[in-house]
Amino acid sequence: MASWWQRLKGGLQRSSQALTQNVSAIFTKRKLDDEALEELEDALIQADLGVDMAQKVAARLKKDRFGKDVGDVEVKEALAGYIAETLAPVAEPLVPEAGAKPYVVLVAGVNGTGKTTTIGKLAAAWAGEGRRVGIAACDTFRAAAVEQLEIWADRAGARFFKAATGADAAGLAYDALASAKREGLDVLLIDTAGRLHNKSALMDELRKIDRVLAKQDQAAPHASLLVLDATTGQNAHRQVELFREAIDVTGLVVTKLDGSARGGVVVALADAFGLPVHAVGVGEGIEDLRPFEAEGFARALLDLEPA
Ligand SMILES: Nc1nc2c(ncn2[C@@H]2O[C@H](COP(=O)(O)OP(=O)(O)OP(=O)(O)O)[C@@H](O)[C@H]2O)c(=O)[nH]1
Ligand SMILES: [Mg+2]
Repeated sequence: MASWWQRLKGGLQRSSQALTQNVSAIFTKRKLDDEALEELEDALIQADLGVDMAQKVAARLKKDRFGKDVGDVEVKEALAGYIAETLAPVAEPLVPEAGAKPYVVLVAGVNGTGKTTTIGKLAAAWAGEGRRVGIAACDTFRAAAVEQLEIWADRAGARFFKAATGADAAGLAYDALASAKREGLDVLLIDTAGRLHNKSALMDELRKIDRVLAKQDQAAPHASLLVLDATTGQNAHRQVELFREAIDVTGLVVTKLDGSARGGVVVALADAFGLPVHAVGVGEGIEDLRPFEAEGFARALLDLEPA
């Protein structure tokens, strides 16, 4: 099996390609002048790093090397360094607290971002560490959603809580937490719908789930994850803002970094929100969710070898 690094680098290839080609084209034996910096800023924006981050990076490079002769490798190394600095504070793996029984993780996101898959992967990883894991199928809107999640739960050996299609999602969340407490589970993962009749119904349902959990355990949910699809690029910003209006988002998971050309958005998100990025998805398989690692990600994005 390919190493994690190879997997990440392979996945980010489409993201890094355009960026590194542009950087190379700009900085082939050239003085670092204003024109070069402007071109660099454009290349960074095109690579989904966002306008703010692109400006900051260009300003840093200007401060460090203005007027000097620079080569493309040197510039890539410098960029990877700046980006890693931005990412380091948000690279924070999600570790269930042992004291919380269960540690409740609410998982939200718009439809198709990878919520259910991420829950399956997290459940498998935590069960593999010897934790007793429960999963609640609170996406009661679609019958297929429950079946899909049940397959993941079986694979992970997780306890599965479900209700009939169309049942009250918050009611199920409440019951699942009561059962999980009774059964002494260590973790309870709560899947939610990505699509309801409309956006405000979706947000109302999330708020309600959030509320009923806190009724039984003031600290619950202990973590509220927002799952974002890297292929949506800058759209992810709007999703963060939207979900934060409904729930206290405590961290992000960014999926589909394999094959996305827009992996740079992770940098923009880190810069804009400073929310922990707990994990990244690099494939559909059970092992394809990995803790987010700042330097590795930055270097892969610039198509550099590991430090
Ligand atoms: N390539 C790739 N595919 C992924 C990744 N994560 C999820 N997927 C795929 O994306 C699709 C949607 O994933 P789901 O987990 O069903 O997404 P969801 O957010 O639960 O979707 P809804 O329940 O419809 O809102 C599935 O085909 C997954 O296999 C990833 O990291 N990489
Ligand atoms: Mg789902």
